[in-house]
Amino acid sequence: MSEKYTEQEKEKYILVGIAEKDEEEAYSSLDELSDLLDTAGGEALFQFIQKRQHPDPATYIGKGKAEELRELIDMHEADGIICDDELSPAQIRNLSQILDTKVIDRTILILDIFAAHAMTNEGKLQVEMAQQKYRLSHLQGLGVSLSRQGGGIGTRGPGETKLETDRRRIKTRIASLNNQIQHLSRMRENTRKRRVNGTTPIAAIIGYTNAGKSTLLNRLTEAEVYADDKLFATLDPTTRKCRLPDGTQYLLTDTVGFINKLPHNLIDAFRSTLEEAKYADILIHVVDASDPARDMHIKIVYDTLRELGIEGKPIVTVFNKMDKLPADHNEKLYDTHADSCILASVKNGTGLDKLFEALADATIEGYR
Ligand SMILES: Nc1nc2c(ncn2[C@@H]2O[C@H](COP(=O)(O)OP(=O)(O)OP(=O)(O)O)[C@@H](O)[C@H]2O)c(=O)[nH]1
Ligand SMILES: [Mg+2]
Repeated sequence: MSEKYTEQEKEKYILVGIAEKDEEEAYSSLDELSDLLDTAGGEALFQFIQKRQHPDPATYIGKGKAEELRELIDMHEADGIICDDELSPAQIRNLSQILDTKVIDRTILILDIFAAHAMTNEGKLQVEMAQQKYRLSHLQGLGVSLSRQGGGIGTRGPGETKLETDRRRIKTRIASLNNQIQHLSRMRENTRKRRVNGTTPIAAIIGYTNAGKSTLLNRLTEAEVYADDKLFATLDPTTRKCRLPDGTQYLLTDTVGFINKLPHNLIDAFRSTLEEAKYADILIHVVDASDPARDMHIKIVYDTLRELGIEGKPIVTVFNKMDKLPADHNEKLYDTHADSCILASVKNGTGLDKLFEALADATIEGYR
């Protein structure tokens, strides 16, 4: 997957964020941004945080801070900066003028990773849709920023050389993408109907990115889904049959991971893919129990589910990667939204018997 990136030297970026209240939260968010950059094949030089009530509408960080940042960019020979929030066209334009470098935001970075990881036709269309919508709303700002240092992170995926393309052409492309996605979505709907008419309940594996969802699917079925220590390793849903030790059958679906500040365009574009979770009979929520930001991840997962209109389903939460926690840990691992919680190490295969029990016990309407 990453070989696309390794041919040229790694691009180096300074990560820029704003601490509105909680400085620790801002740093933890920048740590995640750094993981995203790593997944995209770039390298983070250091983090630069400004404490302020709100982002500056004109320049994101304050003008004075931006001057300070300009010196650091020169000193460290950075290839650009990445801001931890989605920037407005004006912010991108002004910042690239002041800093005289490439200005990227969290949304562009995530879209870039999705563009590199999309495998299926549908996944590619969905990512392009999100990219075109972003471009449409940022035409002015992007023209200035990306023309400064063409190519590299933030410019991959279809149509990157067409930034000058006028609105109308982008709109026409969006309409055409819409048609194609709807067509695929109808086909998916038909497949789903055939499944729903069957007698096998469907469990969707959902959760924060990198929690171990694909590893779980691979462990429970013969699927050989790509699982890696990268963010957004999975974009396309895979469904496989799984038979529990008591003979109960399930259809298991692996889904795209969630993340903090997931771009809205992407949620919209992936709505049809995520419908796999919407029509599931039960959700298996995988959490990386060893991540210090675990509780925040859980909150974001439920916020995203609500935004997608996925509510009121039975939920089994799997606190995964227990092998990474010290044996004498005394942290409380609990998910108040779940009907049951189990502790597991999917990698080592521990705790799976408890998951089977929870699945066998789950009362799923229409199947028992
Ligand atoms: N230590 C440990 N690592 C695990 C465990 N389960 C999964 N992992 C690792 O966590 C990383 C992410 O696993 P994936 O299964 O790709 O995670 P995912 O939730 O599908 O991630 P995305 O598709 O990127 O959203 C991989 O490197 C796995 O080997 C576990 O129980 N213990
Ligand atoms: Mg995955």
